[in-house]
Amino acid sequence: MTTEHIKGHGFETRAIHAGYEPDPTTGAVIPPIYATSTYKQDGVGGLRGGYEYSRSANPTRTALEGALASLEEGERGFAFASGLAAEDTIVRALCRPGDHVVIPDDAYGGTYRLFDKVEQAWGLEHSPAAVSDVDAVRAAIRPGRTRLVWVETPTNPLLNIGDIEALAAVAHDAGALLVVDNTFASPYLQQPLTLGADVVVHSTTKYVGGHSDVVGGAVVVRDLETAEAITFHQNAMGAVPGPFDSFLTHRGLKTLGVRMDRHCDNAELVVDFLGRHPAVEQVIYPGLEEHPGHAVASRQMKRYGGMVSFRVTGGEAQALAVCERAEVFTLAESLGGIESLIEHPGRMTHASVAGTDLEVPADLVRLSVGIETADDLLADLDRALG
Ligand code: P1T
Repeated sequence: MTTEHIKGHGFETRAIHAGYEPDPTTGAVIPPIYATSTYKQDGVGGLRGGYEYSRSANPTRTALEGALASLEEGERGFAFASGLAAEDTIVRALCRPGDHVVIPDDAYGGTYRLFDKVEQAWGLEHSPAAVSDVDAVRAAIRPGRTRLVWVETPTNPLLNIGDIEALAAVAHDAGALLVVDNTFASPYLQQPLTLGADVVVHSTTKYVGGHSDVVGGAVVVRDLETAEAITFHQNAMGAVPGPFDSFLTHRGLKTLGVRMDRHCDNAELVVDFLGRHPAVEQVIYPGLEEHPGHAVASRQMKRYGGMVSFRVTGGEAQALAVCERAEVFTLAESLGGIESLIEHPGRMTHASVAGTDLEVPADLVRLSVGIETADDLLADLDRALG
């Protein structure tokens, strides 16, 4: 199917076909792993298909980038060596020292660390604001200086929801761009660019790759000017994935739709189970009617995702014990893979925000609900909760 043909097709068709047409020489239906750093030129500057050097472009990566752009409905997609590399490239492409960025007051700990410890030393100031509170985000903007409003929705790990349309309006009123970290929802459940966001960023290590076998990141943008800035910085900074990593991420992306539906099915069963368990103080999931972001999530997401957080009775000691007793849920950082994971954000993924405005509750446990047999997941949680 040609790129033109693919446009009007559904999500799952684009996930499988966008970005690549069977190889004209061999007919290979899947993009080969182009393990090459450079490309023969037909005379000086005579590039074949625009390929010059694999930091600038590699056909395996091009296929992945085309698929990402199609699924996020953007102008162009870019693949990176990690989610944080993607984030850093956005900042350096779109901000200058002296600028200001509004960041979530509840975000992945590594994202906060990047802004607080790396970008700040480079001269970029940041203010945390609750993504669920449009007025708080508006109040955090410094007129004339705020370049980016950066949000996660749902947030990591508290699953707060930001209203993308409203946040885009607030950012644009102030002459800023809205960047949405779409890692938790994945493009199957939410397409921020269609709601007014300017830039989408992913840790493709998570749902996009989907199999916990590769670290990667992605950026998708909605206009050509931003695309040009990212293209330049992707090459100039060089934090690109190699062809093997690009292949694995693209292979995972093709099954995103079916995986996400099973992640959501299992998460809904887990939420229902935890909600009835006496050792659970509070279940946090945007699919619950009592969740403060439920109405917005229902509007902008197809379903509510595979991430579930909960607070246990008995404080931190009990939260740690639950994490350590689980067996089918593997005690590990990361999320979005086929296997279920359990972790204690305060001591693990969010240890870098301890003592800051972004500190997370000590009795919080985070689940990445995988696609195993649901009964096994529920039995495991029952045992772990004691
Ligand atoms: O790990 P990396 O691929 O560099 O992506 C960073 C990142 C960015 N954004 C969000 C929302 C994330 O959750 C992450 C990484 N998060 C974990 C490793 C975690 O366990 O939460």
